[in-house]
Amino acid sequence: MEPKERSSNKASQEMIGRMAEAGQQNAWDRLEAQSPQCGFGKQGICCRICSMGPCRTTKKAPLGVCGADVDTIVARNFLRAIAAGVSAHSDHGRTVAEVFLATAKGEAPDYKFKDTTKLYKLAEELGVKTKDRQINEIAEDIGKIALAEFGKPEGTQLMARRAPKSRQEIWKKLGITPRAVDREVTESLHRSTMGVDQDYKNIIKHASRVALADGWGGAMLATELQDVLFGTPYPGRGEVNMGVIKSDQVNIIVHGHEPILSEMIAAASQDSEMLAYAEKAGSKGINVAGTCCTANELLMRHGIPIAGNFLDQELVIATGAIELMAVDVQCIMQGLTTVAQCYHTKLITTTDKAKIHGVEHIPMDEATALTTAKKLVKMAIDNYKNRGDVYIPNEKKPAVGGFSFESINYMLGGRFRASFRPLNDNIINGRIRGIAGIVGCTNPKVQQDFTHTTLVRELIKRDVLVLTTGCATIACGKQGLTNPKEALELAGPGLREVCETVGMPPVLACGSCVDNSRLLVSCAEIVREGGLGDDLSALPVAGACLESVSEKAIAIGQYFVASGLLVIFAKEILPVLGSENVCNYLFNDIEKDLGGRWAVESDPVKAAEMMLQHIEAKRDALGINVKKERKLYDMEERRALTV
Ligand code: SF4
Ligand code: MSK
Repeated sequence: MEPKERSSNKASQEMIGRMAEAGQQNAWDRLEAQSPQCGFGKQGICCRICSMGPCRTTKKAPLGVCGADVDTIVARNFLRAIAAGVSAHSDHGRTVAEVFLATAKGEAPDYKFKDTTKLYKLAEELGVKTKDRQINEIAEDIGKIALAEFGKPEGTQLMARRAPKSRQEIWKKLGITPRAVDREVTESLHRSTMGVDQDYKNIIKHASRVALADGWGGAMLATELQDVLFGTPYPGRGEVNMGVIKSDQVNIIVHGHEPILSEMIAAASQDSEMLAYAEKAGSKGINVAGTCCTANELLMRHGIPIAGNFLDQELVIATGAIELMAVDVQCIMQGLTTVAQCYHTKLITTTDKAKIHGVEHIPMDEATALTTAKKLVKMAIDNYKNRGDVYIPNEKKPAVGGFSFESINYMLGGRFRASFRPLNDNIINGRIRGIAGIVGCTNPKVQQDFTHTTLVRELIKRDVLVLTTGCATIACGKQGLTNPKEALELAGPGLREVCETVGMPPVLACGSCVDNSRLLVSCAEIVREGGLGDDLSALPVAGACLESVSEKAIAIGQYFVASGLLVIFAKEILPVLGSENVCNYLFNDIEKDLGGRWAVESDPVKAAEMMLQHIEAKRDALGINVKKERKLYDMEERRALTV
């Protein structure tokens, strides 16, 4: 396969070509070597959860040894994937809660509470007393409550109270209000083991519950606590694509998910002692850049550049310009070890949960975080002299990130009247047709970045405001779609008008995978603001992830569906097609229970069409689709707009 067929990003194409010339392997090559992949696995009809198996259902043998039918097998695999995804996000959340608590107790001296306004708000929400108390005392109580959310023996997720009342009622009626994260994950594994839950609808019902424990629980807590610790993001500039790697500086890539590591490396790289040491080593500075979600976290809060997304992790090392790559958890390919061995790059694992055989391990402990980060930065500087030939693609785009719920609220209403009212009004009057969430990974089965960026172009052209997270955000960034200037040129007239008036871009970069919780909170606020129905399922909102990789993406999809929204995945990637009943339920009947549903479509233009149809149908149902004459506004009329 030609580099152009593998990626739509020019920098990635160049690096794929160079790796091929050098005889080096990357994810695309390994996919080719793995092809054709197992058809049973693809359809979700392979079961290996007990030793009577593995079983796969065929026409000749439609039942597993235990008698499980295809519906049970597909539903169980679906639930297990979601439980794994939830574990990942929520364990990230738990780590943040632990660091948060340690900070409050003075046991993590290098971390500080940067957003105390949000800390007070959170305290109020969680019923923590603030009067006559020190910040640290308040934070300690918040930290303890947050930690308990993962394993408390009774009660339901506190963050789920943020959902509209009507949504909470639906969950209550169905018995899926999420309890402690650990309990929902454990129950998922119990139900899906041999001989337990064998009713596909009942299994999927629990898939909703465990997914909700993530979206309105573990992941939401991760976002909230990270904002208090590292600062709530507000719009700021940055740059995206491999051109951010510097030929005359020490380059450090932070890769993974938890800002616990990347924040410290960013801080250490600015340390005067480190900068002087780098200068002595002949470098013009220390350049930190990110890949995957931790990159989004750094761009959102500090404007630190992004070198690439999931599929770029091996390619950036192949530039020969990376002195050190520090990784923490999730989406770290083991293939990095082989590429790193071809260059001088030091690959370092930093958390005891995620070691890689043969890779140096330097654990990041919160008690000595900055010291460890400095050690890593020093290692990178010491490695600068070992650099060989370098090739850095000359591709990068300016981008604006930092669209937290708070910053969107502020942008729309201003400091004194921060409010979603202008957004609701402009959805009601039709200048904005609706909202789309474009999220998730990049998968070598799909041309890298192509579906995300095509979808986004199609949607903003038709006046749909896009909120994006994860590697999809980075895909957009590489193609200039998170550069307000470029994106505005592509936006439809209504969306453009609103964006220009409030000073907001048509594509809002909202952060990492856990930050999908920001999308949920924003949707809940739209409902609360009024005029667009009384439940999330009434909103003209849809989500899509056509390049999904991780089990986390399926978990995100399911919590959006269980929150009442439409979610589209690529057909060849969602592993449920082997069961007609499961498909029927997920793609149709689940809507009667939850108001949301899944759909599959691999073509991004058709997927955009599908999302638009959904948005217009919701608008019809709300009665806001009364035809209005399009009118071009002059400057005076624009100023008078209520945006
Ligand atoms: Fe086979 Fe049933 Fe065991 Fe699955 S649980 S491997 S279908 S016997
Ligand atoms: S990093 S989960 S590939 S978005 Fe969050 Fe990217 Fe998907 Fe990993």
